[in-house]
Amino acid sequence: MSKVYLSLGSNLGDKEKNLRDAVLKIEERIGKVISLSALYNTAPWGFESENSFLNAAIAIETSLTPHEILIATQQIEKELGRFRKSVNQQYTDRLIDIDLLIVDDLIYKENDLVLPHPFMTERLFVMEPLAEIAPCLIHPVSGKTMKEILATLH
Ligand code: PH2
Ligand code: MG
Ligand code: MG
Repeated sequence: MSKVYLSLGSNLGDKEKNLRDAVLKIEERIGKVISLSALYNTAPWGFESENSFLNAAIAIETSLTPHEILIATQQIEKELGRFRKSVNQQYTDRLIDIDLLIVDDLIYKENDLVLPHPFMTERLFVMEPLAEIAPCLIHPVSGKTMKEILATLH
């Protein structure tokens, strides 16, 4: 069994429902949800939009491989109405985004999947919910805890 941390985000439609639907489908298809953070209202980061985000982090236990998790999360994004990933490499508004952050203490680099998530430590909207559910979790590359990384962002 692997312990996996995911980031969830939505800035279109019924954002809270989108996040809750994603959590239900993740539990059905990927594995047991063992922690769920509060829902954080955050300003769009890295692009301009009038639609604020709701962000959350969850921890799950799964017997799927990282690739199987990626395929499953992409399928769930599709089912919840995600219609495009980005336009000209720019971020866009989205009904749902599910990102793999950390899988155990795995360090992994492939074209379509990099673990830990390469930008997670720079993003308050990821680190705040994650540090809430896993303050003492150690980042496999930096060796720092989530609480320590969050403190660098404030
Ligand atoms: N996701 C992005 C880009 N910018 N900003 C916020 N506040 N929340 C997000 O989830 C988010 C973002 C790319 O996935
Ligand atoms: Mg994302
Ligand atoms: Mg994504």
